[in-house]
Amino acid sequence: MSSLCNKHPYRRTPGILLGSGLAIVLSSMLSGCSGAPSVLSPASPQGSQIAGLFWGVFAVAAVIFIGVETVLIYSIIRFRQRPDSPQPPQIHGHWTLETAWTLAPALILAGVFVATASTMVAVTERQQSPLRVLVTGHQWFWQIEYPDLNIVTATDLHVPADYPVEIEVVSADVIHSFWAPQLAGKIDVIPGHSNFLRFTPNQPGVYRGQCAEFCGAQHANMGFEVVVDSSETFDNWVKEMQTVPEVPTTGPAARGAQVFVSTSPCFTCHTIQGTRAQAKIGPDLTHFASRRTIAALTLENTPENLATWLEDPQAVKPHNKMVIPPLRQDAIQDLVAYLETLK
Ligand code: HEC
Ligand SMILES: [Cu+2]
Repeated sequence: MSSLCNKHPYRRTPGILLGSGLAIVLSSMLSGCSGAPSVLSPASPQGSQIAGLFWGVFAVAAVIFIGVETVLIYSIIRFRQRPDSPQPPQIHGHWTLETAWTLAPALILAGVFVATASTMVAVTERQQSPLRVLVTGHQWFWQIEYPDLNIVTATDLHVPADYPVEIEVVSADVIHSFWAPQLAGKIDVIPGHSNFLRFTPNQPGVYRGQCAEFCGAQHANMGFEVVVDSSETFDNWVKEMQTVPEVPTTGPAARGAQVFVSTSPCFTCHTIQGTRAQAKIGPDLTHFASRRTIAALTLENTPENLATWLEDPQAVKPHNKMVIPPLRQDAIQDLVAYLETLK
């Protein structure tokens, strides 16, 4: 056995390649990308329409595939060449056949086109007095604003269940794409141009979203989450977000606040309402402690991870735009204490 393999190693290679290729494809099909959000588990009427379109087109394609393969395999066996088989009938220029196999696919594609176009119209339809959200794509995080509620935050897009949402997307730098697969279609995020996305989430929960247009080094870590709250939870969240946090006056948090607005460059890039920090290069930190993650889903938002981030943001998320001189350990501890108060 082994001598055979040694003599003819190449003999086994195609089989092994094919086998492992098939295993990879099959296992990924069966497991899905487990945990990843799927267009096929929608959580809004708009999402359901998109999933419905997918299944409709899939069904048509499946019927055609099975039909064509069946006829093909049947013909290969039934009409295979035998000794002294006669010349088969020639169909070149056969008017009926040519017309039929030109028309049939054209009609099927026309049907798919009508279904697609009407779904596109349906999912972008304007709704009555929606909750308006302005989302700005930045390399590499999402700024989230509620112009009618006077709220600015990042990464966590809170919305109430069963209420229409209208998202306007713009870019602060390059082209991004805003995509929360379970809630709505994908939309390009373009500098100097507004695009709109509309959906009505119908199940409370947290839905993963992602930048879907390559936008530079940290494109993969440009995530966001749509947090669909009950209307009561959402109202409470709005009240908290509209409250300007008090600047701490004693202890490490007070020292941290000082570091933030004077001895460190933090205030040249970030905003914290109620302080002199009013810059808009990085995410608004006014309510940073109430967010679920740090740096667009890169780290869970815990004091330990925040210290890790402040120690070296470039090690956590290489090439991101938070470039700062190294901080002293005590400054990091004070900043963590301060930022943790920003509920
Ligand atoms: C040169 C501009 C700049 C400076 C200076 C700066 N930051 Fe940042 N900061 C950013 C950017 C940009 C991000 C977003 C990084 C990303 O996710 O890609 C960020 C992210 C953060 C985050 C995570 C916010 C979130 O919602 O994910 C925290 C916390 C933070 N910075 C704190 C600080 C502190 C504290 C200082 C001062 C020591 C500081 N930053 C200085 C630009 C800056
Ligand atoms: Cu992007």
